[in-house]
Amino acid sequence: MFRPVRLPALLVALALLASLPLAKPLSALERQSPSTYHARRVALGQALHGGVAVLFAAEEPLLDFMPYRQDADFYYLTGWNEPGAALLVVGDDPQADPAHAYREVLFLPTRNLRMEKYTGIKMDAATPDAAKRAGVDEVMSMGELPQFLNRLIRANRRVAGNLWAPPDSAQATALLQWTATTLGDATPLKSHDLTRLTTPLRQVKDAGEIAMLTHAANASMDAQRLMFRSVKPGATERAVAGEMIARMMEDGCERPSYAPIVGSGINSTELHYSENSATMQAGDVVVVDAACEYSMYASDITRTVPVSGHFTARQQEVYDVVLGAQRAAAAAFVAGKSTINDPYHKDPNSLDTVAWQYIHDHGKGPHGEPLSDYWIHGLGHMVGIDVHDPATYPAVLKPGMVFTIEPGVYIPEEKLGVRIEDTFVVGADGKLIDLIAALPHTASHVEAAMQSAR
Ligand SMILES: [Mn+2]
Repeated sequence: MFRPVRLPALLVALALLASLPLAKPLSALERQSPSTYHARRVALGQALHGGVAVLFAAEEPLLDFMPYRQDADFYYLTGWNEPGAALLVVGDDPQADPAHAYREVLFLPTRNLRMEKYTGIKMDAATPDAAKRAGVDEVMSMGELPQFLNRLIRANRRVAGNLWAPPDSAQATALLQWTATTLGDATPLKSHDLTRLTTPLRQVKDAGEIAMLTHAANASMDAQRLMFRSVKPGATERAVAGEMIARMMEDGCERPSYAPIVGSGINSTELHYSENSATMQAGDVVVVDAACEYSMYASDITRTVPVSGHFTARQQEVYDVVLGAQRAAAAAFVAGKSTINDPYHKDPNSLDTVAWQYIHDHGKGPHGEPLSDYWIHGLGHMVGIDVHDPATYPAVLKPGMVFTIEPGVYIPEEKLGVRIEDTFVVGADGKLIDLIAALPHTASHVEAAMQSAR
């Protein structure tokens, strides 16, 4: 199923990782080559048109039971997995003098040897070969950031109107206030929304990213296969979720890519049910929307299975309609033309419309109405560093894009929810590749997978 190009890409990434001259790994994550992250920053620099982008690493969680996860844009641009850092990118400005050329600086916090007893050894700007180790052109101390930005603006006042930062970033707001004060400006500096520039870059994945997304997909399928064996009358939703998480971690994944949803009976009709507090009852179905992330790259899978191992006639009727809708959407896919996430079905190229029409034309609700009355969400979303990766919807699907197709029907009157979700990649040739192809799809394959374990 998978193109052989993926394995070499993964091996190249591993070889580059192994060649990094690090005394201590920056993180347990598989990183891409330093040149890959550098190329992303250069692409951002070109989109800045002489402006300056500044973004900050995610802050450390306040509660001990929440593990650290880097800010998605920051990770995409740096592969840096530590808190306390900032990245500044100066875009090329053809109208300015040659001195105002592309520049990138990673600002690092100063080492705190006492805190390192708790956190492990860190790197700072004074560490020998710090820039080379971090894979960036320049490294400076975090305390230098405000003055650095101040000097850029003094050298080229147009920069003040061309600053880019993440929206709602308290750190960016504080930095811009401080800089305005030191410049003697009465009005605080304003920034444009940096995600407008990073979203188009992140939407198209490279071979190394697709290798990690494939690893996440394979590990998530392993967890779903375990679920087929664990679901039975009397099993608790929470224990099944816990077994799946353990399986994901055995496969090298660092965490689930979202809180696992294991919803049986009436809970199957609640879209983001994650309380997982019920005990499974014979005769009910269970919706299991659970997947993991590998080295910061997510997967997203949903399967719907009968608690007793066999669907009732009515459950299978609805199941077959939902599966038919997923297949109809995948069959209608045309790279460069099809879109997703158009919940109002106004776009004729939308795969949502194809799936909605299929559900509308097949099967009935409990009161004789079209079954499409019971589908209440969009067909899919992009997947990447975020499980709901940023995109401008409805998004035209092109090679390198990774997205879900996940139709669902939810009938509370019948305690019956069915969702089937696979994560897909648009290949370089424009063909659709189902990363979840190896996991059972049809009702009979689902039942067989459950029986084989009993
Ligand atoms: Mn999803």
